Amino acid sequence: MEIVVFGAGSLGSLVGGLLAREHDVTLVAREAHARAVRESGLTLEGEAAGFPFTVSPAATTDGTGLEAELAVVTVKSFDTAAAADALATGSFDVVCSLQNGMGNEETLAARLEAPILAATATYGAILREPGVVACTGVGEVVLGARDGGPAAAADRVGEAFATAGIETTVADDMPCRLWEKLAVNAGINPVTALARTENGAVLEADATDLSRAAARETARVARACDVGLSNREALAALESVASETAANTSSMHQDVRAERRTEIDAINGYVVDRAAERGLEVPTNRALTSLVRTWERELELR
Ligand code: KPL
Repeated sequence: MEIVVFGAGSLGSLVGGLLAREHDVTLVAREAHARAVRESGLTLEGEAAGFPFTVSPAATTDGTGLEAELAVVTVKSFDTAAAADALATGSFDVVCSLQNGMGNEETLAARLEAPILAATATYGAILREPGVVACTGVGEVVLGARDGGPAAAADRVGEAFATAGIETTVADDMPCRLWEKLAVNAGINPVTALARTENGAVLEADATDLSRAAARETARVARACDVGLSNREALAALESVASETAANTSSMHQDVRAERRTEIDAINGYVVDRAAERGLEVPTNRALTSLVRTWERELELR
């Protein structure tokens, strides 16, 4: 399959590199990374079976005018609109959002004619240097039609991911899966970013109440939005991802460490906004959002 991975940072490079073992992949990446991949290939490091290996996908900084069967969007949530505008100048049979946070699929659907799939990933990835990405945790990808229900396109994309060795589930309840992943990210990302710890710390004494409260509030807001996510399911997902990725540095912690803007608006900020619309109080998500936004303002990142 011809696949464009739009936004080859850490997760995008990992997924793009795995896909490149079986498919014809083009990465859209920043200049230094794209140049390194063109010159020496993309090396995927890691302890898991099959790693390390090097693949040679095409790599470009220019995301306009591209054509492929599939575009996998892996940009940060605040760059989704710009990515969609670039993708709209090309042609794709199907577009799959593999991003953190909520609202990305709607942003893509408003600008693109191709069917839009939603996906979540629990892989751990760190871009070590241009041309080198480390897989710090083997997780899984769950994908499906963004509004739930069956979609032939989701089966095709799921098969393309699975044949490249990516543990993939095709789901017909993506709205619930997205809210469940939101609860996981709401509980792990800001806590690990603010405390500068790895994901496993959210299972430990001081942090766990905070993380669990953020996940529980997220599930409550999901239910107010007619998505059937119980507190028990949200907490079970939080605990399972935190223990499976215990040694990983969350994406928000990586952003804070590199003094980059975070995805707080599309994660805890999204929970706060949906709660406010429904007259619900979400004090933990509100406090975590305020702290991360204050840090971003201090560094003039927003
Ligand atoms: O999605 C993630 C992230 O870091 O953004 C988790 C699942 C928390 C893995 O680190």
